Amino acid sequence: MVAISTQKIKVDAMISRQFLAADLDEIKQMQEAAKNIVPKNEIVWRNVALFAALHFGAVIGLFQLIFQAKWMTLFWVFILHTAGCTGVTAGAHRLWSHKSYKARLPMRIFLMILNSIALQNDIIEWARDHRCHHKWTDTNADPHGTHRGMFFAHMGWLLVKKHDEVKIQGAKLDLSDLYADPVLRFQRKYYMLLSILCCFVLPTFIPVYFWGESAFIAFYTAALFRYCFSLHATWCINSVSHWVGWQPYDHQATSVDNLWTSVTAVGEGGHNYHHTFPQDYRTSEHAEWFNWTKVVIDCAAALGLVYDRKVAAEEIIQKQCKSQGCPIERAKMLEKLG
Ligand code: ST9
Ligand code: ZN
Ligand code: ZN
Repeated sequence: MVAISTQKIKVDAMISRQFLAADLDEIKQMQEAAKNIVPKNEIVWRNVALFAALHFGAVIGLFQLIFQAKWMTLFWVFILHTAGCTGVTAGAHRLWSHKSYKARLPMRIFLMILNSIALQNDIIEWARDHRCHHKWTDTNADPHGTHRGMFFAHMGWLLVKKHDEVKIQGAKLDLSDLYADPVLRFQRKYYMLLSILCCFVLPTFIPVYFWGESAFIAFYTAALFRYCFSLHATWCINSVSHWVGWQPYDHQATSVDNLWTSVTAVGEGGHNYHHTFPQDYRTSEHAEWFNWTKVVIDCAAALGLVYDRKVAAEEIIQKQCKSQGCPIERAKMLEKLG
């Protein structure tokens, strides 16, 4: 019988650069160098055309969702957004990029399938880019550094070739844990098939088969509009969550805690906290009401599917706020969001 472990592990030395073992001075130098030379954008026109088509389809889908779709289809769009995003937040992000908790095989398979609904590149590629983002934030080795502007951080980075530094520095990352997971190797091998099935085919087929929605409406709402909306919700963590909000834990970072992105990105809006304590499975101190992903992980832990959830020790959070953030700002923020 599998023993159920609902215990959380208190980790006390968890600042992001310690976790990723980069040199702080080196990062500062790289950030300064990145500001001085503006990198040239090598536009990838195929992506520009694909994203333009997606947005055009999404506008049609939004119109149908408001005026023509059945109520069940509206509900279906919400379920798909939440499911796909949970595959990104609980899976690609908190489990595989940060190893902030451990999951048993059935949970990993479940998260991989949810993740394929989101079609945000396979998990190995997603986690590789995300580890680059944490380790070399706002340098040319950050795939979506804010030093190149908010549009670049939001979605522009997917429209141009990556900077050489991303590839050079990224090649130094240890990804052996990702390649060791057969679930991730399977997803990578069959990614095209899996993502087309989970992101477009099944979201369209289910409303047609089960509640008689028209195939046209189902495709434009549940596939195109929902996919586009979920992408923007995710991209907002790279743009809005590096722009407007609270900075109780680290004033020098560009990352912020933001209520709205917590809601749209199913619990990922505590980005100032997350960049400071990236191994904390909660990714913020916000209330559970704003942190759907934490609720999912906690429920899975209660079922024995998840274990070893890591949390930052309170004394370490306080020390961090005093030295690089602001305890008063933390208290004020938690009064509103905690
Ligand atoms: C999408 C992803 O939308 C969104 C991710 C957002 C992340 C958000 C994080 C926020 C915080 C977390 C919160 C989660 C919130 C979730 C909320 C949910 C509501 N290291 O890429 P290539 C090398 S995807 C090391 O082609 P180009 C490597 O050898 C949307 N090496 O570069 C690679 O080969 P391989 C759908 C690296 O030619 C080779 O370079 N997907 C690294 O410059 C070539 O790589 C798309 O639209 C690295 N980091 O092209 C696809 N990177 O891979 C978009 C590369 O075989 N992407 N190498 O090992 C592309 O078309 C291209 O990547 C490109 C660059 C045009 C952008
Ligand atoms: Zn992260
Ligand atoms: Zn960030």
